[in-house]
Formats: sequence, structure tokens, C-alpha cells
Amino acid sequence: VPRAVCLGEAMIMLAGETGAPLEDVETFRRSVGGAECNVAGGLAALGIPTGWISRLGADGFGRHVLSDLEARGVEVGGVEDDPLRPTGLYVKHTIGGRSRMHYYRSGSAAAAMDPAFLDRPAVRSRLVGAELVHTTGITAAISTTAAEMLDRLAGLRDTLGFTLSVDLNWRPALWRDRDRDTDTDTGPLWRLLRAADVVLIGADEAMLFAGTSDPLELRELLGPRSTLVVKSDAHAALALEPDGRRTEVPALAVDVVEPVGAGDAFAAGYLAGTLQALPMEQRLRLGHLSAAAVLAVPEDHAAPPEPAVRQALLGCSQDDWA
Ligand code: KDG
Repeated sequence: VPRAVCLGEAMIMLAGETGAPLEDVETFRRSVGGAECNVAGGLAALGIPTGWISRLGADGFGRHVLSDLEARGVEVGGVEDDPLRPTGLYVKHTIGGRSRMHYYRSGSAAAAMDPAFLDRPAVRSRLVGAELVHTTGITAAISTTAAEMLDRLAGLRDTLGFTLSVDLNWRPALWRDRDRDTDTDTGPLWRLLRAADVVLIGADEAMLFAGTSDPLELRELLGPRSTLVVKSDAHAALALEPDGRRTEVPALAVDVVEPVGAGDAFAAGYLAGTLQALPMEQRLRLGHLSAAAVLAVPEDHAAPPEPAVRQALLGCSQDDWA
């Protein structure tokens, strides 16, 4: 039985192989992305038995996503196939050192997730057994029915008792594109964040979404329930616990190749540390260590440092850390 379960869409990622304008790129490199499945892979790589729950098209891309996640040790028995809707895609196009995402995912199999999806025996049994369930603001954005499912998920947390972890993952392009009556109704995302036990949030996206990146102001907006982890502009991570305790840990210096996915790796490290009952400082360190590995590659996920390296860095003095 997985200790941790991640709920959200995975997609095939196509990364342009040259920095040319998109209309001139002829060759793309395939990998697998999607915020929640990135976190699932990160947790599994850190030794936490982890399941990923979602829907995939009954197509070659869906089969690749499944085998890729299985190869990374993620349990996928809670994934449902959709014979009609396809697996989503996105193109990551890097030009002039900046990456842009182009989504081809509306009407995907995962976008058809709805509250009843959580009643499927293969899904419900995994939620019943989980200590931690992680999802993100992306799932709130992909469709109205997926957003409704998240309200249901918060209700299930109240009865089943798992820890609900949410990464904001603010994606304005999805909130514009999605199939909704109004394109700015972020109410479902606010509800999800206020219901969460752990909220992970980047300073830049906090400014865009909430108009502030100040942890105390965010706490006012999100309510007193959660442990709030804010990754600041200076790349430090600060945890503000419900009792007011603050812990701050600077990031490691890394030569950044491509940043997308680093936030998911941070989440995986932090959450693995939480499930291992590490002290807060070490949870944040494990987040930074996992993120550093993803910052150094073009893909949206990467294996974290080896256990011996992790152990040495988790236990070192503050002076040696940064
Ligand atoms: O956090 C990384 C994700 O943004 C990426 O893997 C793709 O899920 C994705 C999204 O919706 O942007």
C-alpha cells in the first residue's frame, strides 16, 4: 500500500532540440512530465512507497507514461484508461535561456477526472491507505470537473485522515484556456489551498496569484491550518508552522540548466522528510537537494543525490551547508 499518493495529470513532454523559434524546430525530445507525477517519482526515488492516481488515454503516449513511472518505482494501480480521450501533451520550448510551455491537453483523459473518480475502488482504497495525498493548483485548473473533485478530496481528508499537501503551481495559461464559463474563477484553488495541511508556494507565483509573498500575509489569506512553505526570490525556503515556528534554509548554489520541475522535486524532498519525521530544517534541506538535481537537467525530473551524499548533507553544520 502506498504511503503517499499523488493525484493529477501526467503528460508527454516534447522538448525542442534547438533554441530556434518554435516554427523552425524540427526535432523534439520526448520525456514525461506533469507536476504531480514528478512529485510521485521524486518521493519514490527517496524511498517512500508512492502511488500516482490519474487517467490516461488508451494510447501509446499513455502506455509510455505508465511504463516510465513504473520504471521509477511509482505504483500505478490507481490509474484509469480512457478509450476515447487522449493523453495530454506539452511542448517545452527554450529560447534565449527562457522556457515556455505550450499545452495540448484540453479534453485530455485526465481533464475528465470528476468527484466520482474518487469513488472507484482502485482509487478509494489507495486514499484510505495513504498517510499523505499531494496535488497541485494545476489539477484545479485543467477542468471544472477536476476542480470539483478536489473539493471532494478535501472532504475525504476530513473522514480518512490523510495529510493533504498542495503546491500552488500557478499556471495562468491554464486558467485562461480551460473550458469554463468564466476564465478567472480561482475560487476552487483558494478553497483547496485553505483546506490543505501543507501548502508549498514560490515567492514569484505567490505575488502573481495572491499579491504578496510575505509568509504572514499569506497565512492571513490562507488561514491557520497549514504548514506554509514559501520558496523566496533569494531561493531560500521558509517554513511557517501553525504554531508560528519559522525555519529558514538557503538553497544550494547550482548551475541552472532548466528550472521547470524543480519545485516538484523540492516538494518531493520536503514531503519525504515529513513522512520520515525529520526535523523541519532537514525537511527543507532534502527539498533543496532534490531540487538541485532537477535544476541541472533539461527534463522536468531527475534522480536525487545518492543516499550517502544526502545523509552527509542533511547532517552537516549550517556553515558547511551554504
Ligand atoms: O511543475 C512542472 C510542471 O509544470 C510540468 O512538469 C508540466 O504539469 C505541468 C504543467 O501543467 O505545467
